[in-house]
Amino acid sequence: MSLAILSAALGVAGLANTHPLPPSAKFGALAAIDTSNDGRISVAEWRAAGRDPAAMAKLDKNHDGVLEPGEVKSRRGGGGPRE
Ligand SMILES: [Ca+2]
Repeated sequence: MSLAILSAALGVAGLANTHPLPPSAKFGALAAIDTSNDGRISVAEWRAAGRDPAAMAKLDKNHDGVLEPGEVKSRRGGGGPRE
């Protein structure tokens, strides 16, 4: 009955593919601020979360008024521990 085993394996693989992380998950602790869940944090979202716009301006490296996951993560400064 190898067919049963094959279908079971496909079922597991299918499950793994049906749960991709949402774009906002890239923000880690800030994911809840990305209420539109598009992987970008706008000024409106930032303010809605009760955050200080000045703090966002510091994180907004390219000054386009939108925070992206790369900008948020780069604040750590180099040389952090790697796994
Ligand atoms: Ca930006």
